[in-house]
Amino acid sequence: MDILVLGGDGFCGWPTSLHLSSEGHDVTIVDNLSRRKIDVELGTESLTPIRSLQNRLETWRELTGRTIGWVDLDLAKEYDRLVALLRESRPDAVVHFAEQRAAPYSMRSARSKRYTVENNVTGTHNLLCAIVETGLDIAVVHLGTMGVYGYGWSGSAPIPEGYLTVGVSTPDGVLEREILHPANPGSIYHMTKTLDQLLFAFYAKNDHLRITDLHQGIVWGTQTPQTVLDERLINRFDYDGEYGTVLNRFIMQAAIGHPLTVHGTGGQVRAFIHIRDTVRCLEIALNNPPKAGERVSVFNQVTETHSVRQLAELVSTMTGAEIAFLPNPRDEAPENDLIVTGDRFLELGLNPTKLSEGLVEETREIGERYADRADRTKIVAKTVWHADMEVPHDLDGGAGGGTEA
Ligand code: NAD
Ligand code: USQ
Repeated sequence: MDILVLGGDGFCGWPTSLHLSSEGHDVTIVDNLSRRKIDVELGTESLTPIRSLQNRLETWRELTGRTIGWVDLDLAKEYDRLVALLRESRPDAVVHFAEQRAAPYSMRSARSKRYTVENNVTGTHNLLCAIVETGLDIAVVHLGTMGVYGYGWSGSAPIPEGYLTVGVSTPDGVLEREILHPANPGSIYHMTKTLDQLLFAFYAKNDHLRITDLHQGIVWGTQTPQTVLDERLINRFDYDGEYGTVLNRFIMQAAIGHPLTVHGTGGQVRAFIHIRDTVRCLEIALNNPPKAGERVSVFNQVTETHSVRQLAELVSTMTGAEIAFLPNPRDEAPENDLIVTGDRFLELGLNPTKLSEGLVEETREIGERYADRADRTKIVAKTVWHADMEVPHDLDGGAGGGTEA
């Protein structure tokens, strides 16, 4: 297949691009390097020493003889160039990772809220509109998030894959309908993914676009069989309070001797998937697109659920790390149920990679190897969801931060 990977320089997009290329697909990355620019804005860096995208691509060609292209294009701002690119490259499929993906960054300031909405929603809409304008038959696979469903809304009822069957009372009796699961986002970022869903539903209905939306849980781990081939291919590892995600943060914190930063009681239950399964799921989704005229195909891209406290206890037991219970900077339920239906990928052959001591150890080893690159003043999450919330302070005696004015 000819595949465009939008956001192919990112944490999920880079290993996915390598995986698809190694499977024989012709891959072109479209990325404006905005994630690297946000690192500069925040004064942060990936824990792992990621190379420039040019260097990554040259290394891949040198090692495998396979070429991955790169187009430096802003999906949200360069609509005409996007249309021209689709006409010229005529891809079979587009994988869409190219969004601002951090909840804390999206809540940081009025500027970051507006950027997140404009970047994510306009980028997604530009893609759909451009496909219709070209008239090409291109399957879209988008990375959504489990957070579109919210946490705890349906209690202990399993979260279905996208659609909920409801009964509507009418004068003639109860009408059964399948609706998109109600959206209940917990951040501006998560809200953009719920808006994406509506755009997809409209374009699938009106223009018969073939769209798959993958509601992915929190991705953990770093390396895949391709990114370990050479240090120049190493994947991104975000550990800072804005972009680092919980399990990788805990493992990295243990590796550098920092207390594990549990927000609140740690009773928040979340869904997880290892990066190796992310790349496999993408391939399965690309191989199983919906037909034209069908509704959006939604998968829950999740292999397990854990509470934040359970994860902290597991990492602490393995490593001896201390656990710190911090004031929660987010407005979220302190405890919630989360039971997720994830049968569709299993039925299509996914063999899940579950959390294990071996995998935690592999990630901890990366944390130790690059410990000297860690900036301890960037670890505690200091972006609060409301101005009146308590801003947590650094645990190494550093000053507390605050939200951007
Ligand atoms: P990332 O920030 O590492 O990668 C996103 C990439 O998209 C970056 O390289 C960035 O430069 C690029 N990009 C952003 N806006 C762009 C634009 N307007 N034009 C061109 N390129 C643009 O994020 P990630 O962790 O790889 O996540 C990828 C996708 O998966 C996101 O949509 C995210 O919402 C979703 N997702 C991620 C996780 C996770 O735990 N990382 C979990 C669930 C869903
Ligand atoms: N948390 C801590 N301590 C930390 C970091 C986080 O207790 O040091 C808590 C948070 O308060 C939250 C939970 O852990 O309750 C998850 O936070 P996270 O930062 O790991 O994940 P989240 O903000 O939900 O976002 C991440 C990705 C996002 C993706 C989402 C999938 O950044 O792109 O969409 O996971 S999901 O959560 O399933 O919606």
